[in-house]
Amino acid sequence: MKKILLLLLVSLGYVLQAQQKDYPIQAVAFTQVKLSDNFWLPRIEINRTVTIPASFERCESTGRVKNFVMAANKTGKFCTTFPFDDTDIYKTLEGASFSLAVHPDAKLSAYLDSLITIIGKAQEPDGYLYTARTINPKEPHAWAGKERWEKERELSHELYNAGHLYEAAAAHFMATKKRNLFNIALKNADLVCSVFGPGKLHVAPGHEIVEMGLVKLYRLTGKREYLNTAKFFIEERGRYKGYDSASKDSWKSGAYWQDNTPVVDQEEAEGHAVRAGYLYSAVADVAALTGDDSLLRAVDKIWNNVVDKKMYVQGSVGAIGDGERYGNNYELPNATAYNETCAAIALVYWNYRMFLLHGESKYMDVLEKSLYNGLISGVGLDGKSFFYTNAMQIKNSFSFPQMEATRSGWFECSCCPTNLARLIPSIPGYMYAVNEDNLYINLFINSSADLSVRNKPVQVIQQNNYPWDGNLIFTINPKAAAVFNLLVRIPGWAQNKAIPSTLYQFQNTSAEKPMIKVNGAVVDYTIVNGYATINKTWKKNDKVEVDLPMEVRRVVANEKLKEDIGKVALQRGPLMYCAEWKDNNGKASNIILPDNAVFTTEFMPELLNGVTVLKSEVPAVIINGNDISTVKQSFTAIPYYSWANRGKGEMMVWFPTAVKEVDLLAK
Ligand code: FUB
Ligand code: ZN
Repeated sequence: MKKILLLLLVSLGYVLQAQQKDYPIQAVAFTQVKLSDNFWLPRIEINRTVTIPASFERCESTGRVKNFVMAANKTGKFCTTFPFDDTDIYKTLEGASFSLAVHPDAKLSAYLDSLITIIGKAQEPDGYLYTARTINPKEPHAWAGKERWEKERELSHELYNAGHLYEAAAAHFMATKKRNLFNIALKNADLVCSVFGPGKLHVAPGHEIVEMGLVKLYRLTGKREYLNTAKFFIEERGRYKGYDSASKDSWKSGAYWQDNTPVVDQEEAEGHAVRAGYLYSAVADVAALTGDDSLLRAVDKIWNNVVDKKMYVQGSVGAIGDGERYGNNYELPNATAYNETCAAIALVYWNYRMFLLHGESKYMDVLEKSLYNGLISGVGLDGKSFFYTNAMQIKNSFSFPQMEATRSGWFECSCCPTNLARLIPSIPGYMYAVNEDNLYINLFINSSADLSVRNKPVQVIQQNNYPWDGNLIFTINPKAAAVFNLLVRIPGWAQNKAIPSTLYQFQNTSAEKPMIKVNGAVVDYTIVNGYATINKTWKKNDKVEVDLPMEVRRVVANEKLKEDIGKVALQRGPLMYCAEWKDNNGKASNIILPDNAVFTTEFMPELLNGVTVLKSEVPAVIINGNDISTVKQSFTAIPYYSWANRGKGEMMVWFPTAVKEVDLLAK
């Protein structure tokens, strides 16, 4: 009895400790929001009905599931390419669990259980789980090293696999309350904590995510060791002495792994962009949970660096293909833009955490920019074709290298499709947040949410046609009249800011201001930290209307972005636009958008599942034999996310505003 009491007190102690420090703002879970819109709900549905089943099918047909079966039987030969192929199953399991949480499906649930049984059997008795070694420990995968963890700093991905396992297990446990996958994850995490740490094995994980995963397990169990190990892994970075710090090669210097400098001294986003995004997310988590200011200062600086100098105009990051990494400051080439879909996903995870830390809308501006543009461009409208890289331009003639111009169903390294499978169902979880008397509305999606402010239940209903229209209606239904602050995000783009830095700006300042009405009466409001704040005693059916100006905006780049100089990009609301060959006489690279081009907009319900297009009459360069001239032709731009859904051809995001020079190239 005494023992039980002691255990109870200890676990209560854990929980109390766990509750001591955290993000000052709490997210409202995606399970509390029911969407009814035409933009995200169909995407979540297609993710549920097409992407997730297709991913599981690929995990089976490519041998990823077989790897687990062989590991369980300790016989056979690892039959896929990469040691991190296990994670495609974990990520799809995570997405399927999110989906189950809001859409019960006994058949899917049973299928997940069958996979979990196989995963459990592949786990070694002490918790180690990594098919690339367990199948045949005498001949592990070439990246894995002869001994466990020996190549973790480089490319073994043992801890990366663990991190995705933890994320999947947390999602599955929360969705189903079943402990089958959760217990597998905890057993593995206990092993990891027993192997790594002060006085034990020291290593900075070669591919981050184990840190985020450990934090999730800590939140669910209150076990401080998980948080401590996450912090330990972060603090291990920049300590290894085996790199050549003078080398410009990011592999040799350790920058590829964000391992060249201690995290607290890092000021620039460097190295592999997905690794980096997961690291910065974990740094935010650990800073919030431990109150470590030095980590907080570092992640703030790195964020400024990305947004000031390293982000494409449509919210993608990771410009450089060689090393799938961030480039130098202002190194954002269009012809070779890499922009891995996973890097955009990591950017969303990171920016949401930054918002939870600071309560400033600029983080949500970046999140929205990436989400509506460079992230969902990664999946085709069919839900089963994917971009690994997200191009900034496709030119058919004389351009090298040709970037990915069509989506594929799967990749040998198929991290992006399965990462999308887990991100998409969680999107309603980025809409609302609360702290004390504040209710934040961050994203605008037709929906109904049940949440609470200071423990008082409030329903929020959104009615809008975002991102096509800027009229937003919010009905606030507290269970009983309640005083609190409603903080409605006024996007930077509605305040004349293309992004929260001077990397890109609108060419002209708009005089239009968002208008806000409360119960039909126009109200004066001030914007604090990017939010219009309305304080009142809220009663059932109180109505807030926000009218965001939806003009077509011309975006120009900072003069340091040399190759965008003299060019313009187009934005309307949160969406960036591009021109595709299909709507523009078979080409896009010959289009000029002079300063005086006038744009009209039209919603086309039949096009690309319904999009608002931008139209104009503009000059296009025509080459006829040896004659070069321009002709006026009609111009149509579509949302960037929707390109490459109608076959292969040219696509442009940045357009010259005048013909300055002509390069003559011979075949
Ligand atoms: O290394 C695992 C994943 O494969 C990375 O996150 C992607 O960039 C790809 O390299
Ligand atoms: Zn990827």
